[in-house]
Amino acid sequence: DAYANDPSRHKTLTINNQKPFCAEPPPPILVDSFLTPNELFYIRNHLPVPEIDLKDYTLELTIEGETKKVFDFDALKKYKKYAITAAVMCGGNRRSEMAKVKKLRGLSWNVGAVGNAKWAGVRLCDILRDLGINENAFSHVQFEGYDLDPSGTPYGASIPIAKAMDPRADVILAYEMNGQPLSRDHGFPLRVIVPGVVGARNVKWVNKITVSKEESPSQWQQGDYKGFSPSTTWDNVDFSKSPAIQEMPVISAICSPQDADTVEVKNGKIEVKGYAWSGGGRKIIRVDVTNNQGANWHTANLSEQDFQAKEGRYWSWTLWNVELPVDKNSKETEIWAKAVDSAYNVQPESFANIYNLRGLLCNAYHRIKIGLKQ
Ligand code: MTE
Ligand code: MO
Repeated sequence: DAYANDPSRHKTLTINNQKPFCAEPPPPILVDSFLTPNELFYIRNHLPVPEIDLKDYTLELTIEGETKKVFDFDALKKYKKYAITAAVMCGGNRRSEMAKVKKLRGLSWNVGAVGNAKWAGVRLCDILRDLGINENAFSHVQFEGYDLDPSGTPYGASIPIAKAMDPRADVILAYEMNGQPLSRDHGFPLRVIVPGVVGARNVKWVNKITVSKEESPSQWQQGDYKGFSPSTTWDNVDFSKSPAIQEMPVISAICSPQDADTVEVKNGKIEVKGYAWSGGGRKIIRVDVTNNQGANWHTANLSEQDFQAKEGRYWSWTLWNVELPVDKNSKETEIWAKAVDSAYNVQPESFANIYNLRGLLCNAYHRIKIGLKQ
Protein backbone atom coordinates (compact mmCIF):
# COMPACT_ATOMS: atom_id res chain seq x y z
CA ASP A 1 0.00 0.00 0.00
CA ALA A 2 1.69 3.17 -1.26
CA TYR A 3 -0.47 5.18 1.18
CA ALA A 4 0.55 3.29 4.32
CA ASN A 5 2.91 6.12 5.29
CA ASP A 6 0.37 8.93 4.94
CA PRO A 7 0.05 11.13 8.06
CA SER A 8 -2.95 11.08 10.39
CA ARG A 9 -5.55 13.81 9.93
CA HIS A 10 -7.96 15.87 12.04
CA LYS A 11 -11.23 14.01 12.60
CA THR A 12 -13.35 17.11 11.91
CA LEU A 13 -12.49 16.99 8.19
CA THR A 14 -15.07 15.59 5.79
CA ILE A 15 -13.30 12.98 3.69
CA ASN A 16 -13.93 13.02 -0.08
CA ASN A 17 -11.37 10.39 -0.94
CA GLN A 18 -9.13 8.20 1.21
CA LYS A 19 -6.30 7.23 -1.20
CA PRO A 20 -5.13 9.74 -2.33
CA PHE A 21 -6.40 11.70 0.64
CA CYS A 22 -8.82 14.56 -0.09
CA ALA A 23 -10.85 16.30 2.61
CA GLU A 24 -12.46 19.62 3.54
CA PRO A 25 -13.69 21.25 6.76
CA PRO A 26 -17.40 21.73 7.56
CA PRO A 27 -18.48 25.11 6.07
CA PRO A 28 -19.58 26.83 9.34
CA ILE A 29 -16.15 26.15 10.89
CA LEU A 30 -14.42 27.41 7.75
CA VAL A 31 -15.70 30.97 8.31
CA ASP A 32 -15.00 31.03 12.05
CA SER A 33 -11.58 32.56 11.47
CA PHE A 34 -9.84 34.74 8.89
CA LEU A 35 -6.80 32.45 8.98
CA THR A 36 -7.77 28.82 8.52
CA PRO A 37 -6.24 26.64 11.26
CA ASN A 38 -3.61 24.36 9.67
CA GLU A 39 -5.24 21.13 10.83
CA LEU A 40 -8.59 22.20 9.30
CA PHE A 41 -7.21 23.43 5.97
CA TYR A 42 -8.55 21.35 3.09
CA ILE A 43 -6.24 18.67 1.72
CA ARG A 44 -6.02 17.76 -1.94
CA ASN A 45 -3.43 15.07 -2.70
CA HIS A 46 -3.21 13.31 -6.05
CA LEU A 47 -0.62 10.79 -4.88
CA PRO A 48 0.82 9.32 -1.67
CA VAL A 49 2.38 11.88 0.70
CA PRO A 50 6.17 11.68 0.37
CA GLU A 51 8.22 11.26 3.53
CA ILE A 52 11.05 13.78 3.41
CA ASP A 53 13.93 14.10 5.85
CA LEU A 54 15.04 17.76 6.04
CA LYS A 55 18.71 16.81 5.87
CA ASP A 56 18.17 14.92 2.61
CA TYR A 57 15.96 17.59 1.08
CA THR A 58 17.19 19.28 -2.09
CA LEU A 59 15.72 21.71 -4.58
CA GLU A 60 17.13 21.52 -8.08
CA LEU A 61 16.94 24.65 -10.20
CA THR A 62 17.45 24.27 -13.92
CA ILE A 63 17.56 26.83 -16.67
CA GLU A 64 16.83 24.75 -19.71
CA GLY A 65 19.95 24.16 -21.78
CA GLU A 66 22.13 26.28 -19.48
CA THR A 67 22.68 26.00 -15.75
CA LYS A 68 21.70 23.64 -13.02
CA LYS A 69 21.99 24.51 -9.34
CA VAL A 70 21.12 22.44 -6.28
CA PHE A 71 20.01 24.03 -3.00
CA ASP A 72 19.71 22.32 0.32
CA PHE A 73 17.20 23.62 2.87
CA ASP A 74 19.77 25.80 4.70
CA ALA A 75 20.84 27.45 1.48
CA LEU A 76 17.22 28.37 0.73
CA LYS A 77 16.64 29.78 4.18
CA LYS A 78 19.51 32.23 3.64
CA TYR A 79 17.25 34.20 1.33
CA LYS A 80 15.21 36.97 2.95
CA LYS A 81 12.09 35.61 4.64
CA TYR A 82 8.93 36.95 3.14
CA ALA A 83 5.32 36.48 4.32
CA ILE A 84 2.01 36.83 2.50
CA THR A 85 -1.55 36.03 3.49
CA ALA A 86 -3.25 34.19 0.66
CA ALA A 87 -6.18 31.93 -0.01
CA VAL A 88 -5.54 28.70 -1.87
CA MET A 89 -8.54 27.25 -3.68
CA CYS A 90 -8.95 24.04 -5.61
CA GLY A 91 -10.16 24.44 -9.19
CA GLY A 92 -12.94 21.99 -8.30
CA ASN A 93 -14.26 23.83 -5.24
CA ARG A 94 -18.11 23.73 -5.21
CA ARG A 95 -18.11 20.99 -7.88
CA SER A 96 -20.97 19.13 -6.16
CA GLU A 97 -23.34 21.95 -7.22
CA MET A 98 -22.25 21.88 -10.86
CA ALA A 99 -22.70 18.10 -10.83
CA LYS A 100 -26.46 18.63 -10.38
CA VAL A 101 -26.64 20.06 -13.94
CA LYS A 102 -25.19 17.02 -15.64
CA LYS A 103 -22.85 14.13 -14.92
CA LEU A 104 -19.20 15.15 -14.65
CA ARG A 105 -15.90 13.68 -13.52
CA GLY A 106 -14.17 14.73 -10.31
CA LEU A 107 -14.29 14.68 -6.53
CA SER A 108 -17.54 15.92 -5.05
CA TRP A 109 -16.29 19.05 -3.25
CA ASN A 110 -18.69 21.16 -1.24
CA VAL A 111 -17.68 24.81 -0.52
CA GLY A 112 -14.65 23.93 1.64
CA ALA A 113 -11.89 23.27 -0.91
CA VAL A 114 -10.38 26.62 0.05
CA GLY A 115 -8.44 28.00 2.97
CA ASN A 116 -6.69 31.23 3.89
CA ALA A 117 -3.29 31.19 5.56
CA LYS A 118 -0.23 33.29 6.27
CA TRP A 119 2.56 31.70 4.24
CA ALA A 120 6.23 32.49 4.82
CA GLY A 121 9.26 31.53 2.81
CA VAL A 122 11.51 32.88 0.09
CA ARG A 123 10.47 34.81 -2.98
CA LEU A 124 10.84 32.88 -6.22
CA CYS A 125 11.77 36.14 -8.00
CA ASP A 126 14.78 36.62 -5.67
CA ILE A 127 16.12 33.17 -6.48
CA LEU A 128 15.50 33.50 -10.20
CA ARG A 129 17.08 36.97 -10.30
CA ASP A 130 20.22 35.58 -8.66
CA LEU A 131 20.49 33.07 -11.48
CA GLY A 132 20.58 35.93 -13.97
CA ILE A 133 17.70 34.71 -16.06
CA ASN A 134 16.80 36.54 -19.24
CA GLU A 135 13.02 36.66 -18.91
CA ASN A 136 12.55 37.16 -22.64
CA ALA A 137 14.34 33.94 -23.57
CA PHE A 138 11.83 31.75 -21.69
CA SER A 139 8.06 31.54 -21.19
CA HIS A 140 7.29 29.27 -18.23
CA VAL A 141 8.56 28.13 -14.85
CA GLN A 142 7.83 24.46 -14.17
CA PHE A 143 7.59 22.82 -10.75
CA GLU A 144 7.86 19.16 -9.79
CA GLY A 145 6.95 17.57 -6.47
CA TYR A 146 8.57 14.70 -4.57
CA ASP A 147 5.30 12.77 -4.88
CA LEU A 148 5.42 10.14 -7.61
CA ASP A 149 2.77 8.18 -9.48
CA PRO A 150 3.19 4.39 -9.86
CA SER A 151 5.26 4.92 -13.04
CA GLY A 152 7.67 7.22 -11.15
CA THR A 153 6.37 10.44 -12.70
CA PRO A 154 6.12 13.34 -10.24
CA TYR A 155 3.19 15.74 -9.74
CA GLY A 156 3.94 18.82 -11.83
CA ALA A 157 2.60 22.20 -12.91
CA SER A 158 3.86 25.48 -14.35
CA ILE A 159 3.16 29.20 -14.31
CA PRO A 160 4.08 31.91 -16.83
CA ILE A 161 7.61 33.26 -16.30
CA ALA A 162 6.29 36.83 -16.06
CA LYS A 163 4.32 35.78 -12.99
CA ALA A 164 7.28 33.95 -11.46
CA MET A 165 9.64 36.90 -11.87
CA ASP A 166 7.30 39.76 -10.95
CA PRO A 167 8.00 40.89 -7.36
CA ARG A 168 4.41 42.19 -7.19
CA ALA A 169 3.02 38.73 -7.93
CA ASP A 170 4.37 37.57 -4.54
CA VAL A 171 5.12 34.00 -5.66
CA ILE A 172 6.92 32.33 -2.78
CA LEU A 173 8.50 29.01 -1.88
CA ALA A 174 6.86 28.62 1.52
CA TYR A 175 8.24 26.67 4.46
CA GLU A 176 5.78 28.07 7.03
CA MET A 177 1.99 28.07 7.24
CA ASN A 178 0.46 30.28 9.95
CA GLY A 179 3.80 30.43 11.78
CA GLN A 180 4.34 26.65 11.82
CA PRO A 181 6.57 24.53 9.60
CA LEU A 182 4.44 23.06 6.79
CA SER A 183 2.73 19.83 7.77
CA ARG A 184 3.35 16.75 5.66
CA ASP A 185 -0.06 17.01 3.96
CA HIS A 186 0.51 20.65 3.00
CA GLY A 187 3.95 20.13 1.45
CA PHE A 188 6.68 19.72 4.07
CA PRO A 189 9.31 21.05 3.83
CA LEU A 190 8.65 23.43 0.92
CA ARG A 191 5.78 24.29 -1.40
CA VAL A 192 5.05 26.86 -4.06
CA ILE A 193 2.44 29.51 -3.26
CA VAL A 194 1.19 31.30 -6.37
CA PRO A 195 -1.37 33.68 -4.90
CA GLY A 196 -4.50 34.33 -6.93
CA VAL A 197 -3.88 31.24 -9.05
CA VAL A 198 -5.71 27.88 -9.02
CA GLY A 199 -4.59 25.47 -6.25
CA ALA A 200 -3.15 22.98 -8.74
CA ARG A 201 -0.17 25.27 -9.53
CA ASN A 202 0.75 25.58 -5.84
CA VAL A 203 3.05 22.56 -6.00
CA LYS A 204 3.73 20.86 -2.68
CA TRP A 205 6.96 19.05 -1.70
CA VAL A 206 8.67 20.99 -4.48
CA ASN A 207 11.81 19.19 -5.61
CA LYS A 208 12.62 20.71 -8.97
CA ILE A 209 12.12 24.08 -10.69
CA THR A 210 12.78 24.42 -14.41
CA VAL A 211 12.91 27.68 -16.35
CA SER A 212 11.67 26.66 -19.77
CA LYS A 213 10.27 27.66 -23.13
CA GLU A 214 7.53 25.08 -22.55
CA GLU A 215 4.71 24.60 -20.05
CA SER A 216 4.92 21.67 -17.65
CA PRO A 217 4.38 18.44 -19.62
CA SER A 218 2.52 16.96 -16.62
CA GLN A 219 -0.92 15.45 -16.90
CA TRP A 220 -2.22 18.06 -14.43
CA GLN A 221 -1.08 20.93 -16.67
CA GLN A 222 -1.87 19.36 -20.07
CA GLY A 223 -4.75 16.94 -19.59
CA ASP A 224 -6.63 18.36 -16.62
CA TYR A 225 -7.43 21.70 -14.87
CA LYS A 226 -8.77 23.34 -18.03
CA GLY A 227 -12.19 24.78 -18.84
CA PHE A 228 -14.51 23.83 -21.71
CA SER A 229 -17.85 24.72 -23.28
CA PRO A 230 -20.96 23.15 -21.71
CA SER A 231 -21.39 21.24 -24.99
CA THR A 232 -17.95 19.63 -24.91
CA THR A 233 -18.22 15.92 -24.10
CA TRP A 234 -15.72 13.15 -23.39
CA ASP A 235 -16.18 12.05 -27.02
CA ASN A 236 -15.07 15.36 -28.53
CA VAL A 237 -12.89 17.01 -25.87
CA ASP A 238 -9.44 18.18 -27.01
CA PHE A 239 -7.36 19.24 -24.02
CA SER A 240 -4.73 20.80 -26.28
CA LYS A 241 -7.28 23.43 -27.39
CA SER A 242 -7.93 25.02 -23.95
CA PRO A 243 -5.39 26.96 -21.91
CA ALA A 244 -4.45 25.71 -18.45
CA ILE A 245 -6.35 27.48 -15.67
CA GLN A 246 -4.16 30.04 -13.91
CA GLU A 247 -5.92 33.05 -12.29
CA MET A 248 -9.27 32.11 -10.76
CA PRO A 249 -12.60 33.90 -11.36
CA VAL A 250 -14.64 35.67 -8.67
CA ILE A 251 -16.49 33.36 -6.30
CA SER A 252 -18.37 33.33 -3.01
CA ALA A 253 -20.17 30.83 -0.83
CA ILE A 254 -22.67 30.81 1.99
CA CYS A 255 -21.15 28.77 4.84
CA SER A 256 -23.62 29.36 7.66
CA PRO A 257 -26.38 28.29 7.60
CA GLN A 258 -25.92 25.34 5.27
CA ASP A 259 -28.36 24.04 2.68
CA ALA A 260 -31.30 22.20 4.33
CA ASP A 261 -30.55 23.60 7.82
CA THR A 262 -33.39 24.91 9.98
CA VAL A 263 -32.64 28.32 11.45
CA GLU A 264 -34.25 30.18 14.32
CA VAL A 265 -35.57 33.63 13.34
CA LYS A 266 -34.65 36.41 15.78
CA ASN A 267 -36.43 39.79 15.57
CA GLY A 268 -37.58 38.88 12.06
CA LYS A 269 -34.02 38.24 10.86
CA ILE A 270 -31.50 35.51 10.29
CA GLU A 271 -27.72 35.82 10.15
CA VAL A 272 -25.94 34.55 7.05
CA LYS A 273 -22.15 34.18 6.80
CA GLY A 274 -19.71 33.20 4.10
CA TYR A 275 -16.52 33.93 2.18
CA ALA A 276 -15.72 35.60 -1.13
CA TRP A 277 -12.54 35.66 -3.18
CA SER A 278 -11.26 36.50 -6.61
CA GLY A 279 -8.10 35.45 -8.42
CA GLY A 280 -5.32 37.65 -9.75
CA GLY A 281 -5.15 39.83 -6.63
CA ARG A 282 -8.52 41.41 -7.37
CA LYS A 283 -10.22 42.74 -4.25
CA ILE A 284 -13.76 41.78 -3.24
CA ILE A 285 -15.63 45.07 -3.33
CA ARG A 286 -19.17 43.83 -2.59
CA VAL A 287 -21.21 40.76 -1.72
CA ASP A 288 -24.94 40.81 -2.52
CA VAL A 289 -27.40 38.48 -0.83
CA THR A 290 -31.09 37.94 -1.57
CA ASN A 291 -33.84 35.75 -0.16
CA ASN A 292 -36.57 36.73 -2.62
CA GLN A 293 -35.05 35.66 -5.97
CA GLY A 294 -33.33 39.00 -6.46
CA ALA A 295 -36.31 41.32 -5.83
CA ASN A 296 -34.18 42.86 -3.05
CA TRP A 297 -30.43 42.48 -2.70
CA HIS A 298 -28.88 43.08 0.71
CA THR A 299 -25.28 44.27 0.77
CA ALA A 300 -23.25 42.13 3.14
CA ASN A 301 -20.86 43.53 5.71
CA LEU A 302 -17.31 42.66 4.65
CA SER A 303 -16.17 41.68 8.11
CA GLU A 304 -12.61 40.53 7.41
CA GLN A 305 -10.29 41.37 4.56
CA ASP A 306 -6.54 41.89 4.26
CA PHE A 307 -6.70 45.59 5.04
CA GLN A 308 -2.94 45.97 4.54
CA ALA A 309 -2.91 44.55 1.02
CA LYS A 310 -1.75 46.81 -1.78
CA GLU A 311 -3.85 47.49 -4.86
CA GLY A 312 -3.88 44.48 -7.17
CA ARG A 313 -2.46 42.22 -4.46
CA TYR A 314 -5.57 41.15 -2.54
CA TRP A 315 -4.58 37.52 -2.19
CA SER A 316 -6.68 36.75 0.91
CA TRP A 317 -10.29 35.84 0.96
CA THR A 318 -12.94 38.18 2.43
CA LEU A 319 -15.33 37.01 5.12
CA TRP A 320 -18.80 38.52 5.12
CA ASN A 321 -22.04 38.44 7.08
CA VAL A 322 -25.52 39.89 6.66
CA GLU A 323 -28.76 40.07 8.66
CA LEU A 324 -31.52 39.00 6.31
CA PRO A 325 -35.12 40.01 7.04
CA VAL A 326 -37.53 37.10 6.52
CA ASP A 327 -41.32 36.99 6.11
CA LYS A 328 -43.20 36.49 9.37
CA ASN A 329 -45.18 33.57 8.09
CA SER A 330 -42.71 31.68 6.00
CA LYS A 331 -41.43 28.29 7.08
CA GLU A 332 -38.63 28.21 4.56
CA THR A 333 -36.56 30.49 2.39
CA GLU A 334 -34.05 30.32 -0.44
CA ILE A 335 -30.89 32.41 -0.16
CA TRP A 336 -28.56 33.43 -2.99
CA ALA A 337 -25.15 35.08 -2.73
CA LYS A 338 -22.91 36.66 -5.36
CA ALA A 339 -19.66 38.58 -5.06
CA VAL A 340 -18.26 41.44 -7.14
CA ASP A 341 -14.50 42.01 -7.55
CA SER A 342 -12.49 45.17 -8.22
CA ALA A 343 -12.74 44.64 -12.00
CA TYR A 344 -16.55 44.51 -11.53
CA ASN A 345 -16.52 40.87 -12.48
CA VAL A 346 -19.67 39.25 -11.05
CA GLN A 347 -20.44 35.59 -10.53
CA PRO A 348 -22.62 33.98 -13.22
CA GLU A 349 -26.26 33.32 -12.26
CA SER A 350 -26.45 29.60 -12.81
CA PHE A 351 -24.36 26.52 -13.41
CA ALA A 352 -26.22 25.42 -16.53
CA ASN A 353 -24.24 27.65 -18.89
CA ILE A 354 -20.84 27.33 -17.24
CA TYR A 355 -21.02 23.53 -16.92
CA ASN A 356 -17.85 21.74 -18.01
CA LEU A 357 -17.14 18.03 -18.05
CA ARG A 358 -14.40 18.23 -15.40
CA GLY A 359 -16.46 20.34 -12.99
CA LEU A 360 -13.96 23.18 -12.68
CA LEU A 361 -14.44 26.95 -12.10
CA CYS A 362 -17.73 26.38 -10.24
CA ASN A 363 -18.46 30.00 -9.41
CA ALA A 364 -22.20 30.48 -10.10
CA TYR A 365 -24.38 32.19 -7.45
CA HIS A 366 -24.44 30.08 -4.34
CA ARG A 367 -28.06 29.09 -3.59
CA ILE A 368 -29.31 27.34 -0.48
CA LYS A 369 -32.76 26.45 0.84
CA ILE A 370 -33.33 26.50 4.58
CA GLY A 371 -36.15 25.94 7.01
CA LEU A 372 -37.22 28.73 9.40
CA LYS A 373 -38.23 28.37 13.02
CA GLN A 374 -40.35 31.45 13.85
N1 MTE B 1 1.39 19.41 -5.25
C1 MTE B 1 1.81 18.14 -5.30
N2 MTE B 1 3.13 17.90 -5.29
N3 MTE B 1 0.92 17.11 -5.38
C2 MTE B 1 -0.43 17.33 -5.39
O1 MTE B 1 -1.21 16.37 -5.45
N4 MTE B 1 -2.25 19.00 -5.42
C3 MTE B 1 -2.52 20.34 -5.93
C4 MTE B 1 -1.68 21.39 -5.22
N5 MTE B 1 -0.31 20.99 -5.18
C5 MTE B 1 -0.89 18.67 -5.36
C6 MTE B 1 0.07 19.69 -5.25
C7 MTE B 1 -3.92 20.74 -5.85
S1 MTE B 1 -4.94 20.21 -7.09
C8 MTE B 1 -4.38 21.60 -4.89
S2 MTE B 1 -5.98 22.13 -4.91
C9 MTE B 1 -3.49 22.07 -3.81
O2 MTE B 1 -2.17 21.54 -3.90
C10 MTE B 1 -4.04 21.68 -2.46
O3 MTE B 1 -3.21 22.15 -1.44
P1 MTE B 1 -3.47 21.71 0.05
O4 MTE B 1 -3.61 20.22 0.09
O5 MTE B 1 -2.32 22.21 0.85
O6 MTE B 1 -4.77 22.38 0.47
MO1 MO C 1 -7.06 21.05 -6.81
